[in-house]
Amino acid sequence: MPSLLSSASLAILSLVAYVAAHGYVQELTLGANLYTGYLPYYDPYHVPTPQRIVRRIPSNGPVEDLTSIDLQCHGWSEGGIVGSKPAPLVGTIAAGQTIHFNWTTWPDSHKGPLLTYMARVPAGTDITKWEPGTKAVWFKIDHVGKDQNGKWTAVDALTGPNTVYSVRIPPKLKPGQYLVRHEILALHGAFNYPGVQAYPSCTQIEVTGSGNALPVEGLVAFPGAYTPETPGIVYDIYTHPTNAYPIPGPKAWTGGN
Ligand SMILES: *[C@@H]1O[C@H](CO)[C@@H](O)[C@H](O)[C@H]1NC(C)=O
Ligand SMILES: [Cu+2]
Repeated sequence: MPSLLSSASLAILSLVAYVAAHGYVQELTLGANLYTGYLPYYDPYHVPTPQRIVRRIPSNGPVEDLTSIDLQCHGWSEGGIVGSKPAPLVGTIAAGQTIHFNWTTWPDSHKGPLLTYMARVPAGTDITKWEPGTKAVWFKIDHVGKDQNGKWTAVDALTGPNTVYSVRIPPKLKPGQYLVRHEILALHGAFNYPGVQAYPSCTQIEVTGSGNALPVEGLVAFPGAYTPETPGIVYDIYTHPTNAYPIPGPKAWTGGN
C-alpha cells in the first residue's frame, strides 16, 4: 500500500518532470556578441540580480490564454504584476546581421511553428521603460511551420543537439531600439481552444546601420493577433501529419529587399 510519503515523492517527481518538459531561450548571439538569456530558475534566486537584455519570464511553461497580456512577452499576471516588465540592458546588432536564439532542448512532443516579430520603440521612449500594451506595433520578420514531408522545420530541429534557431534582422531596417518577440507555438494540445501553448520571449535590442525601411501596414497587437478563429491556432497535428499548416499571424516583412 503506498504511504503518504511515497505519493508525495511521486508528486514531486512528476512536478519535476513537468517543469523539465518545456523550454526557453537560454542564450543569444547578436551578430558576434553573446548574451545570456533570462534564466527563470536562476535569476530570481541570485543576488545581485543578473542584468539581462531579455525580459523576465516566470518559468519554462506556456501561455495558453491568447487574450492575456502575458502573451506579449511571456509575463505573468499575479500579485499585482501585469505582463512582463522591461529588462535593464539592451543588446546591439547591425541591420542584416543574425540573431541566434539558443533554446533549452525542446521536447519532441511540442510540435508547431516558430515565429519572430519586432516592434519599434516610439521616438523619445527608452526601451528599458517601454511596454507596448495592446497597441498594434508588431511586425513579423520570420516564421517557419511544416515542410512538405510533415516535418516541423524549426521545432523538430530544436529537439536534437542543435538547439539554435537563427533569424536575420532585415538589412535595410531603420536603426533604433526594437523589441524582438521570438515565439514557439506548441500544438500537441491544439485540437481545441484553449489548447495551443505559446512560448514567447522579448529581447531588447538596438539596431545600427543606415537603412530607412519600416513596415507601413499590417502591424499587429499582442494580445490580439491570435484568436481561436485564427487559422493555425486550432489544429490537430495527429490527424493532419503531412498537410499544409497555416502559420498564424501576418505575412513576414522582409524589409524592402
Ligand atoms: C547553448 O547554450 C548552452 C548553455 O549556455 C551551451 O552549453 C551551448 O553550448 C549553447 N549552444 C550553442 C550552439 O552555442
Ligand atoms: Cu510543455
